[in-house]
Amino acid sequence: MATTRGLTLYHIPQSRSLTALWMLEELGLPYRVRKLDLAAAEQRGAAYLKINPSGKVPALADGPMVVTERGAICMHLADRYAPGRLAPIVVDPRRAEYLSWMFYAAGVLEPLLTLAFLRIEMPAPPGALAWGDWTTMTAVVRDAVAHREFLLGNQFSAADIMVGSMLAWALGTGVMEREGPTAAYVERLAARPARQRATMADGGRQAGGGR
Ligand SMILES: N[C@@H](CCC(=O)N[C@@H](CS)C(=O)NCC(=O)O)C(=O)O
Repeated sequence: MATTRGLTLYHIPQSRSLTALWMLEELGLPYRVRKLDLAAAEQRGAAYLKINPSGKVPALADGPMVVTERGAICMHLADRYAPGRLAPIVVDPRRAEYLSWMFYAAGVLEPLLTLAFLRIEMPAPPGALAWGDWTTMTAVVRDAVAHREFLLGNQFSAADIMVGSMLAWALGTGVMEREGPTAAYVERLAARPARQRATMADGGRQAGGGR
């Protein structure tokens, strides 16, 4: 496992950056939080745009390396500081499922949940949208967690942090019904001490706050 040369999370409270905060808490390594002033649009200022030209949080500085995008941050931290614990190592057969969920979170859950929250309907021919449809997504997620504690069975991983963050936000905002195996899975994740520490560090709001 690598030795950290200083982890700094660029963060806005009650935002998608909560995912990275939770990941850092699961790691158990020291880190700093550099809060950006949303009201002053600091994330769009010249200084921060040098860190993330997209003007979005989270961004993570790990010594001289800068990682942006929640999925990339989670994968970087898991592979570098918790291989085999928060991510199956590359030769582990469970790595395939792990990777699939990491990209499913960013490529399917994120757009579907956000569009539903904003009540945006996208009329498109079946199959034209990369993220598919709501009914399929909710069934895929429900079936994945119905008979397993975590997405990889009994091994908690960064995939649960990615997927679980988005689902917790969706249940908290009412975008998804709080019922069945999906809600039970989100409750299991909410009971994790690291998740609770992250929520407190973020300002204490769970439902509908960050994701
Ligand atoms: N694709 C990015 C999206 C992150 C994102 O949407 N961040 C929002 C906060 S929820 C943000 O920084 N918004 C500030 C802005 O756009 O000015 C990721 O998944 O990390």
